[in-house]
Amino acid sequence: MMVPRYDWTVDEVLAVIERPFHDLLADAHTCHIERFSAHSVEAAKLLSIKTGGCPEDCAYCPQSAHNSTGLTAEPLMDTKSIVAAATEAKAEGATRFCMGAAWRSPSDSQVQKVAESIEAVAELGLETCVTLGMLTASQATTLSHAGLDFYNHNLDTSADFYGTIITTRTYEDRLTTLANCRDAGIRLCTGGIVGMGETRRQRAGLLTQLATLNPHPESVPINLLIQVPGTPLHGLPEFAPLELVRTIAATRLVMPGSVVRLSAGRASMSEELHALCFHAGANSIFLGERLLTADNNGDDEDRRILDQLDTTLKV
Ligand code: SAM
Ligand code: DTB
Ligand code: SF4
Repeated sequence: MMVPRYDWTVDEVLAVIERPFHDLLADAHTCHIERFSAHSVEAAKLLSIKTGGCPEDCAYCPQSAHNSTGLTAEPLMDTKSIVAAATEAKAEGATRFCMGAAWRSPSDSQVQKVAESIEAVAELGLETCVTLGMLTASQATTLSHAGLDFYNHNLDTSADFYGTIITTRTYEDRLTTLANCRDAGIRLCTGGIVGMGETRRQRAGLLTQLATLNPHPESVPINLLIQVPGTPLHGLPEFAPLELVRTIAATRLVMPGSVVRLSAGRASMSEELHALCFHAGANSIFLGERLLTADNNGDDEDRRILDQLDTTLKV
């Protein structure tokens, strides 16, 4: 069995990404089935609990106030409406409910309100995840005490490309929030986005950052950039699909025990690309027709794809 390593270098991870395609895929699949079933994927459901008007200038994001995407901003949802959405998600087959807020960093009273919703969602028997921006150590502790299972906070890309994509915070800020969550006993969900114009080496840089966290993040979302009109990244060349497969395979190999989520961008992916990504080690998806604000595959399409791959949702 592949033993997890925490001392990866960028050169080593780049060499993994650049392995001959079939060897890379075969090894990633072997690594995958050492710890996971190839016939089961985890299902998470997202809900945007506070939408738009975000002060951060993330170049990919439809929710940034710096980007004119025509999105209507909405205030923080109340716990009752959040629980209603979580109940529906559970009925759809989700085992994890992820609540996302377009904040740079929440206030203590906002964290308190979200903590109430976490407790209520956990009572439904769902795993809970929230993504609220930067957190202080004491805010992470508040969420942990509410029973939060996972905090999502993506590194998104490599440290040397970060400043091209976001100028209103630093990579170090991201790492600090991850450390605050880990120290509070919360499991980490952190990954990134491909297709933002980064080089292969920069993709290797992102994976190296993630794979040198000890312990590894329990969940690693790999998002394919959704190019939203009105964001600075709209109009970039389409990302080569097999490069996504290489990225997923390398993620599986460098973090063998982590759940790898094929995240944003699935609505534009063919069933063949889905198949290759699952073969390469992806074993989690977001269910439903909506991510936070953007389109997702929808349950009928996902059932059609998973059926053909003899794969079911993890219960
Ligand atoms: N505001 C919080 C933050 O940035 O950490 C939480 C919400 S933010 C929308 C969560 C993640 O969504 C980002 O880190 C990014 O990885 C992903 N994301 C946002 N817009 C995207 C897009 N257009 N395509 C792919 N992923 C995107
Ligand atoms: C993650 O890695 N991807 C999700 C979740 N974590 C929060 C968000 C994807 C957002 C896609 C754009 C949108 O829906 O607004
Ligand atoms: Fe705000 Fe998060 Fe979007 Fe950045 S990714 S603009 S922090 S909601």
